[in-house]
Amino acid sequence: MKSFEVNFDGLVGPTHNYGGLSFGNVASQSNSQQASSPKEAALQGLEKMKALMDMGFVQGVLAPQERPDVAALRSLGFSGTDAQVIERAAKDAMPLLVASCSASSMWVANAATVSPSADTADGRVHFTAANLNCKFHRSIEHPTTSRVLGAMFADQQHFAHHAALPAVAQFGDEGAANHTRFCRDYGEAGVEFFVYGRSAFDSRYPAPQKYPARQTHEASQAVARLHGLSEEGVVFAQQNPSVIDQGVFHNDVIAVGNGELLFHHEDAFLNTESMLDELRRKLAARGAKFESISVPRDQVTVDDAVRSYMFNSQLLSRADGSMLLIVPEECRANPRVWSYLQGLTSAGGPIREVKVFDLKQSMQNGGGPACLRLRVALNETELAAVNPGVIMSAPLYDTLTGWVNKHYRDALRESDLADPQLLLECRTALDELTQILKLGSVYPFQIN
Ligand code: SUG
Repeated sequence: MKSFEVNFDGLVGPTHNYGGLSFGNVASQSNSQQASSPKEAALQGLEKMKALMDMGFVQGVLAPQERPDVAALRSLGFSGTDAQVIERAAKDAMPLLVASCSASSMWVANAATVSPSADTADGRVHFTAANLNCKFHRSIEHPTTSRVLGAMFADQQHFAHHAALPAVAQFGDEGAANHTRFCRDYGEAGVEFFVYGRSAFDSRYPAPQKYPARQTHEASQAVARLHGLSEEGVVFAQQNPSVIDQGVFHNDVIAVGNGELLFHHEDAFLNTESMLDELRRKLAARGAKFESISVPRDQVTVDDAVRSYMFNSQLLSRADGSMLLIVPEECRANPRVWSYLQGLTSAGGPIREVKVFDLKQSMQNGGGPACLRLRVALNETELAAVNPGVIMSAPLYDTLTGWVNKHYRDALRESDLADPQLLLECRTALDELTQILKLGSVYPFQIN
């Protein structure tokens, strides 16, 4: 049976803005308070989805969330009508209103960790929604994420869903941004690679000094247990704390893997050699080869990687067995990164082509091509069981661009977030979207 890696891209929501909400994420902090363009952001994302579909990849779409999150503001003590809640938050606690307006659910690499059926004990595809509890604005995503994933992957014969881990920092879980899967073929048992930033219960592990390590070892282990992964099918590795302190807040800012290849920066991990040996050994036991491309710091610095997002790329397998790297425009602007990538594709290795996309609106908040997609490896039967409404097609692309042009603002500034009209615009747009994507009722305003 044929198997595929399907990329489900997050559709950027109507409140996309630069809130400066993510301490440790250099782009989020440095672009704080700039005017954003929700319309441009959503169209840039849709263009990437369309381009991948046109190249022959199966592409899906993941719906944005209801924002402002009035329920989150109510839980913090703001009361009255929805408009009054927003007005009071704007007056007394603007940072909380900004957080409750974030369109951060667009970065669906953080929506969940996904294990394909070939790896799991019960032969189903497993999803664990990420608790994202390092940042308030992201910690409010998982209940809706779970409902949206449930509506996309509803068939319980093929899909198993786990609620987010306990909402404490000790189980900080950022989903697929710290998870990669290696395999010979998407339908065969592979090795799942979990990367964490610190241990919550064992003080012998080093930890970053300046910025938070969002993912804990204990959270990664819990997800592997929930998914029924075997000892031979997992490798855990620690991120180098010093790269976290340089702005690598998720491992996907410094490494990307696919198939039998790991493409990473020399400084990405601790104990790199033993970790690579373990990957090689466990993949060999599954009949797979393993190759790593380590990018040396004297050619590309960690700072280059953080600014260009060269590793926050999509590494895709093409029909002829070669690989394609989808990178953001910022890579072309950095001479060291661009020259490295030129050399890489002409060296005769597995990565043969680099394609560049303009994702500036998302990039300015620290979200590159890899952040914008959730990878789900599926066989033909499982793909047929996915809600067909969320699979990208030429007509769906046209409908969604029309929907964005109709509902989204061209520009948004912090002061606009206090406008109760924005909530109504958002709800009207999302109500229509659930019909377009055939999701049923998934948003709080549709349920309560
Ligand atoms: O969690 N930015 C996101 C970016 C997530 C990127 N995802 C991956 N690397 N997979 C974050 O830091 C910024 C929002 C703001 O400042 O308005 C933000 O949430």
